[in-house]
Amino acid sequence: MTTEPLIFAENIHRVDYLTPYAEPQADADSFIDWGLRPVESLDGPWHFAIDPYDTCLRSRWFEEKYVDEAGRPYPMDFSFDDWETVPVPSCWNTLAEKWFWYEGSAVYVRKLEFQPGPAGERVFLSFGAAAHNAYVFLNGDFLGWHQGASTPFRFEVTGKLKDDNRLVVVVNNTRRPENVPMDNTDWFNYGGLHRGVALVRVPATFIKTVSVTLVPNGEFRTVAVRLSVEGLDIDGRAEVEIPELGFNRVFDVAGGVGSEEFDLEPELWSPDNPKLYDVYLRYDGDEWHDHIGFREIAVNGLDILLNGKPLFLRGVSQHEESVANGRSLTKQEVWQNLTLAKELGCTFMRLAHYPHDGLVSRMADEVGMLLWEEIPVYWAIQFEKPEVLADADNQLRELILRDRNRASVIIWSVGNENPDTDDRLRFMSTLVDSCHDLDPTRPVSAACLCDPSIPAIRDRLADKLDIIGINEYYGWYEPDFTKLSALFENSQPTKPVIITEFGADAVTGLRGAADERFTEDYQLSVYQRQIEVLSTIPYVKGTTPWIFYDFRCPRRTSVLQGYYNRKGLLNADKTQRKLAFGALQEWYKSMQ
Ligand code: GCB
Repeated sequence: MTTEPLIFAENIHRVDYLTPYAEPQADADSFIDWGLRPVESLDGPWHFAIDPYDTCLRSRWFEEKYVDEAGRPYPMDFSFDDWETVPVPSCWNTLAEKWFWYEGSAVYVRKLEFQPGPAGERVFLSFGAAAHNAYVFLNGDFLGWHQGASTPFRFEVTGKLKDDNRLVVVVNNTRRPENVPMDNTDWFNYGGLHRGVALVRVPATFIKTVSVTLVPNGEFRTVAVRLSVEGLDIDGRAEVEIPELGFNRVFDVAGGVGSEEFDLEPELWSPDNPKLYDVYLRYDGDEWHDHIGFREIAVNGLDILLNGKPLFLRGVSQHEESVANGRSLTKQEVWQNLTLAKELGCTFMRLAHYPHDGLVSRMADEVGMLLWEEIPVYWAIQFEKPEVLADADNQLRELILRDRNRASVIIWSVGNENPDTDDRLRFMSTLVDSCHDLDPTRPVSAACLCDPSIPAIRDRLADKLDIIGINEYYGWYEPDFTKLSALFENSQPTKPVIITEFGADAVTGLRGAADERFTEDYQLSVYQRQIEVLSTIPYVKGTTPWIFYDFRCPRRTSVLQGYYNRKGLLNADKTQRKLAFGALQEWYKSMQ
């Protein structure tokens, strides 16, 4: 008689079933900047099933074993190919009513044909993002996992691909107090492979990360080129070429890194002149290419300077959402948002509260829109825990590595409305330092709360920031509007301030008196009064009212809200403008 446990019994009894999947974890160190390299898209139909009890991970479905070594039935009694298919990228919530509120694990499966390329090539599996955690398996083997809903990650699959392969990805969007963001947010918890998946091939030695930027020294002529390479030949010569400038130079790479400054005097990128150059980098047979704009963003006293000129950031905040596609916007929807923001008179958008698709910053580069990019260090996350800091810091690094070559991105934000505790100050100061280390060319900010008791702009984190973001809801959560003027009278910031949020809920089409909450008229009156005050405050250098369009929000249960945050200037499907849209538009256009 055998004493061995039956495999299926082990599977159903094991409580620590996630332990085997703790390593490896894809993180910012394994980030590769693809630039505009050709990729082989794996988007399209994937087999899919929600897996509320995490049986794929517990019972190792990804091995596709129907009997064990002893011939006993193994606990997988179906084929992945029987499952229905869903499109990737997408959020499962918007695909079918039965998945709308689903939170937990879901399993994505597809076959993948592969033909090997030249000897020595390396192959990577690249994910735009998976909300919130992803466990990735190829041909029954665990490749690794990634944490964080909105940043890209990659796994090397060199030597692991056959002619026909099976890819299994378990995506889990369970809200957890120890996550970034935590379990309580003011937005909808979308899940899924909501950005593209692709295979990317590079030569044996390849260009891994790149930064090409104007040196912020006020001269607008020096371009710094930095790269890292990975492979066997990490000492050599790299070449940089910008054909339109007739520029072609080589520089040294030693120990895998190269860095050089060149005197170039490029035409400057700005919202009025979104000039992009084709930039090529070559190393050891590898070529990297991207479209890059050159501009300088700086803070001088109370001013924000773009290419040396002070500017007021005429902005709006937006979530990444559409009614039809949740967080997985189509190209057309991204384009529509940028076009509507331009119509509103905006030169600036706050991408709240997490990294939006890299497509947004690419398109913003093309159309000339300045961006604030943020990580989901939102409200009171578990600031005291080192592992939470490591997670936030990693998401920040992944975002910066993805977008530091985008001229449109001018400010990194390390969080939103966090309580002013010692743990939080330590935590977020570390994040500010990370930004400055990885990208010394952009100011760092955060959307802070003001001290309502005085009222005054008073947050200890402000000392660490280059620009202070302030969220205030005078006229809405704080009905006494006179306090808005008092807030500014009581504050003497030594840095520029952006009012990163103000606003009021309004149900589209609901009209009434100017003091009737939830009407468009009330929202309009809040905007009018806010604009009247904000336009007179010399250190307010930008505004990003809350919010561009209504967005889904499970916390908003009243009949008028109907699980939507209704502070949009547009309704949720962006087809109708509320009255306040016109008021903000008028103000912004008067500043053009
Ligand atoms: C805030 C938050 C934002 C909310 C907004 C609101 O202060 O930063 O995420 O959605 O208020 O509508 O309450």
